Amino acid sequence: MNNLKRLDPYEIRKDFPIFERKIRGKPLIYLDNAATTQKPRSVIESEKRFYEEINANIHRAVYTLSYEATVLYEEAHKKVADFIGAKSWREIVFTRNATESINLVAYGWGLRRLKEGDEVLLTIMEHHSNIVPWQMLRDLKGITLRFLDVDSEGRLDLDKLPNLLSEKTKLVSIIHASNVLGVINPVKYIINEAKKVGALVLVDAAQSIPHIPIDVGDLGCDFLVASGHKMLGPTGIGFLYGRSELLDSMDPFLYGGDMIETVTLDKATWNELPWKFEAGTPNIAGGIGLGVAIDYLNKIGLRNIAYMEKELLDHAFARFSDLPWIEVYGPKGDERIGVISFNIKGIHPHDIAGVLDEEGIAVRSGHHCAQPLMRRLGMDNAVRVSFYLYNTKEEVDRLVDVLREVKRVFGV
Ligand code: C6P
Repeated sequence: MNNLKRLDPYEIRKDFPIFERKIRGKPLIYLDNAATTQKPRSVIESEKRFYEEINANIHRAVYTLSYEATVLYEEAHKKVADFIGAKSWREIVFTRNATESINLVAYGWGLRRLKEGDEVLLTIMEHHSNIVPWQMLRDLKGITLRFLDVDSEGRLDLDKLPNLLSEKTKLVSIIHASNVLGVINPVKYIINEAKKVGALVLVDAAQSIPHIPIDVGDLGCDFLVASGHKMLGPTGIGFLYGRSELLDSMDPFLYGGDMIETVTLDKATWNELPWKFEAGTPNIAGGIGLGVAIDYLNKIGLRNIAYMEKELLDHAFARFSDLPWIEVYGPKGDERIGVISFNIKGIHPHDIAGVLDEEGIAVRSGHHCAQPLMRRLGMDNAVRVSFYLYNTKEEVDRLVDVLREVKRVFGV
């Protein structure tokens, strides 16, 4: 445990007001953190404080409130930049979420740069957010989409990578950690391979950023996207990291107020980074709240969170091994974030989730917005549990008890 601090989830839970809630008279067991995480009091208070004490638009006025709002909103960009090791806060563009960030790259970079014959390489493990925008570009521009496969367990099939990369590959856009299987992909290796053919690389860090320390300089990626709400921040705020030379050379995605330098009736010139990509009044309170979430994560320490999650995951796998009727997906024992998807033969995942809900246990069931991966692994739907820093071994034990009950009730 070199320099790691053992976290006490029971202490951490005190920072999260939602755990005071009861669901159907039972304590809330929240195991849907891959969908969105709960919010610490400091983030909730920060949004409230913004509207009670500061509320004003940014960049538009000289009065005190507007100045204060502008400073806090810009500081939030700096916190994100520091969190991911970006060289400058100007490389951080605030968006609504990871989905919008990928669309920004598809429209702002791909629409003008890509032409017929160019290729974009994805993996079949991608979330729909990292597939559908590129399908849109394929249909508009005649580019070709290629997909790196997974093996039967759900690991990326890296042996197939050399055949998929060529000088035609202009972008490789890859998921860092799977929202279905939890596997952490070797993105640094893939980035190095992509660079050999001169391709740019976008990393979808929506699932990895709450769990794994990320340094964009070390990774060597060109773009990285994430959502604030999956890392303790508010909903409606996310970001795109882009190397400044790239962002400088790109076209805006949305056009209008605040993204311009000058406007005549004839034409407009663009504002400096990152404002060129933040058209209109942004989610100011949300951006500031994301900065406060990052303060919280820094205080706890991502490495401590990862260590604790690993213990929880080991405990869950050990307990699940007592349930031979559960089919767990994904490679065992590999590095993974705290995500486990599974099925119980003969019971629909929504039915399992419904019974769990009656016991106050929140899990996601369905296709997890990753239908190509699900199909490749031979299933349509699955139950998914996903852990975060406030989950306890006791909650895992309760989950296992209720799963036994589910099996009994459905008689399978
Ligand atoms: N996955 C899940 O339950 P947004 O919706 O834009 O904040 O995040 C999109 C997204 C992109 N990439 C990955 C890897 C993701 O997991 C997600 C969101 C949630 O798995 C909601 S579908």
